[in-house]
Amino acid sequence: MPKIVTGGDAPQQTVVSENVSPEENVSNETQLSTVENVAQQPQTYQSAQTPAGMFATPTIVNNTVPVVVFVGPPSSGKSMILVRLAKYLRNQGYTITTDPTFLNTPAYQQDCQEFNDKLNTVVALSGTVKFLLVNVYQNGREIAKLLEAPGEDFYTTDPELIRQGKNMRVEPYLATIMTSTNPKSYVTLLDLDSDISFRNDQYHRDSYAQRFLTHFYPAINLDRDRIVLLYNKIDKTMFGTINGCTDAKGARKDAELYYRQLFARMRGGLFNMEQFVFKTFCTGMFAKQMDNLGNEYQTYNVADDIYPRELWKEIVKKW
Ligand SMILES: Nc1nc2c(ncn2[C@@H]2O[C@H](COP(=O)(O)OP(=O)(O)OP(=O)(O)O)[C@@H](O)[C@H]2O)c(=O)[nH]1
Ligand SMILES: [Mg+2]
Repeated sequence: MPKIVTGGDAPQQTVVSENVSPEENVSNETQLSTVENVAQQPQTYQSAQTPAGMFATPTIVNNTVPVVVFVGPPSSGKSMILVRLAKYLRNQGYTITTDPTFLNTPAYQQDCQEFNDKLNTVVALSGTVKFLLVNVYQNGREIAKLLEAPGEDFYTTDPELIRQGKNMRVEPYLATIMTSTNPKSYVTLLDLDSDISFRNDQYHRDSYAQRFLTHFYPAINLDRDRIVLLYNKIDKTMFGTINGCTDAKGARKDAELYYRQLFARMRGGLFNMEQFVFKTFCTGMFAKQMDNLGNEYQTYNVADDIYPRELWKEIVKKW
């Protein structure tokens, strides 16, 4: 497996427990130079544990439960897919809770609060939500965790962040999660119709695909994990509406046209069907609203269950 995934350029602040041994109490910078280093040093992250049993860096405590990782640049739709999936699963009888141990910051608590407040409504999550770890329980047993991370940790178009090398590294917390023993499904968004609109921006489209292939893909355990290439916001195209995808073949052809290198890597006969799949998705139709203080927010008409139903089927296929 290539050793190209780096994670140490911008180590996150670590709260060091007083109980850790000197061997454990080493800086993130030296420990996290590659994804493989991270995999060999999971105990280092225990040192980020605070006395309250919570973490100051994003940390998944449970090493066995399957994790759904939503991969996509800012505005590609990760949060809203997570919310849509959670709504669907709850209606199917699953229990949905936010995971309080993931990150011990006021901002994370606020993100969780926002998720919980909006789950029962048709008000979209605001763009301020950065991190979410949502636990899914079936008959009292935890069956999955859904992870949302800031889009810029997957790809940024911000010139200043690019200059700082943001697209050339993987954040240490992500590297740790990717190399953990949890089975994972990567829902990788093909960004075509976000605000950034990769449909109209070949440079960023290609470099997002390239970044995925060089920085993330090598850390994915294809024997165990699965990649769902997801063409989101399909309602913005001629291939689907909020009621369903009307032309799956056309959508795939369109996606292949825009993401040749990604599909070239993922193709490869029947064998690969276990590892990769292409799907379309739509959360809903969005409309801008204004509250009485003049703040803008969005509501959405929830799209058909067929989208989360089919996505969930693919996510759990290998579990
Ligand atoms: N038409 C349409 N718009 C969508 C859909 N899903 C999301 N959007 C729009 O895209 C915006 C961004 O979606 P988010 O889910 O917040 O995007 P994100 O990937 O979580 O973005 P970051 O958290 O910044 O990384 C939403 O506020 C909606 O306006 C969809 O299915 N159809
Ligand atoms: Mg988001």
